[in-house]
Amino acid sequence: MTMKTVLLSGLAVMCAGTVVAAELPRPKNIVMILADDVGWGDLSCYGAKAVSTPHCDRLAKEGGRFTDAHSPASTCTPTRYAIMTGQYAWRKPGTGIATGDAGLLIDPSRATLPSMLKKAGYVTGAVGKWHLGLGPGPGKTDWNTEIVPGPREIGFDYSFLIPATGDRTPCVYVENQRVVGLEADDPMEVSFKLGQDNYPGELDGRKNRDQLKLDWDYGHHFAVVNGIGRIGYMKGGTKARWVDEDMADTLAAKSVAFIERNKDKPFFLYFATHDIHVPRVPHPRFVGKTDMGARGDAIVQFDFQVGEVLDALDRLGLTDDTLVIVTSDNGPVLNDGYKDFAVQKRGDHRPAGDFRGQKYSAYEGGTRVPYLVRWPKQVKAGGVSDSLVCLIDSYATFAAMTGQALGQDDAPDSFDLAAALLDPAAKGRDTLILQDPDISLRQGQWKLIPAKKNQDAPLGVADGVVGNPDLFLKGGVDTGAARTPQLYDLSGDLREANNLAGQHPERVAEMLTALQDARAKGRTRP
Ligand code: NG6
Ligand code: CA
Repeated sequence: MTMKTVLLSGLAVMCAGTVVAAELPRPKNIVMILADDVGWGDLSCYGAKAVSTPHCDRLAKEGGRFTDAHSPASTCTPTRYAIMTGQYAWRKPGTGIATGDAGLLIDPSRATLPSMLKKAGYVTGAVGKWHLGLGPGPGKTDWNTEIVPGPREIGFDYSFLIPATGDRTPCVYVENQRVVGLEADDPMEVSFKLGQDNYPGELDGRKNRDQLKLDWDYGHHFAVVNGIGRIGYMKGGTKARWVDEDMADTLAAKSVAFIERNKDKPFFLYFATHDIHVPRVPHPRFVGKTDMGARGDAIVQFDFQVGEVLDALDRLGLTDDTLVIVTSDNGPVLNDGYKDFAVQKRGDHRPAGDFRGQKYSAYEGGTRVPYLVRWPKQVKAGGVSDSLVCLIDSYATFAAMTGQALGQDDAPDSFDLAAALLDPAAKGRDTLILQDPDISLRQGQWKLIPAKKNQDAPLGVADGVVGNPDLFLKGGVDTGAARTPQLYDLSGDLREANNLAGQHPERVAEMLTALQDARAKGRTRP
């Protein structure tokens, strides 16, 4: 079906006034590549000059590039929770940045993006960073046996995971819910009861700081694995521990192997790279590829992984009928706790483009992320779309494309944006709720960041510095938290420098009510 017939059939349904989904084209395969902490301005197809990302640029040339796409949160776990469930993570307490010993955060009894696609006939695979918890949880997850519940219980046929993040223990891969390379006589234990020293006999980031190959700046001084301090403790599993420098190759190879194994079936691959999260320790062949140090080189390494997937699709003749999406879980960060000199070596590079804010921030830079969509059979090459779209919409959009009806309680905040994905001229969302540090609201051109919920808590950035949109580039954390509401008109103020809340109290009140309604109703999907 061509783009025109998609739109026509959508129109026919609207005229008939029924709720039956329009017939949409169905991709043979779906590949979603989720980068970690890659900002709007970090790819050359989004204007970066200090780094070249030819594989991402190829996607932009052969598909569509979105300029107003958002991760649902400015940190990782809530974004991933929302992608998998189609539910805003702020509805479910306990879905903030997860520790390495967290239990599975998604209730296996609920429908998920992978379980929906499995029903639709796709073989489903997750490779890379998980950060959604594994097993029963703190103190109870046993890393020495099969770890249940995990990705299989929420719909993934195959998984090869970094359990939490690269900077958190356990620093081992988990394939199909078993630690890879674990030896029976060297069992593993993991703890996030931080404060004391690492397990006896294990290196400790404070006591053994002189032995580190990458020094920590803050927060990463507990267990030491591969010469790098981590958050959390671990003991045992010595032979199973990963080598950070090989991680990109390992994850790309596992992704390609999944594609090869399933080349004759429809498949859904969720490939969540570790790059460019800290610790940024790219393979030696990428070191020095940019003048920005480890953070820039990690972007090149990220792009290499995209290239490995695209090459595999080419080689297997799957390119034409595979929907490929490349995006990121939250905005960029420079110093995230290791001395890799990302701030000092940034040069003129602007990781969040011209947007204000960063990872952890309510400003645009926190959630406005690269979003590339290629599907040669259906998506026009070289299109640029300024439609408002969100990663949380993957669920309803893929459901629509694969003809799956959504149950009333499924994916309560996910919108079917198939039309917007396929056609840059089609409209996306009107409204979107974004999270972290609290929740904020986009309504068309307007953006409301309500006053900080906990008025007694210290501010990331005080009200008075609302006029300092460059804080992030100088190494600060520009969270957007303030004692009073902030209202920005993005149509004339993409930098969110001019707070109009005082001039438009009625709009502020209206938008606060909209947020309350969304909370009270438990859903935003019509
Ligand atoms: C923070 C960590 C940061 C990073 C982040 C999660 C400290 C001081 N900082 O708490 O280094 O791990 O969590 O990043 O520990 S995310 O992309 O997975 O959300
Ligand atoms: Ca992240």
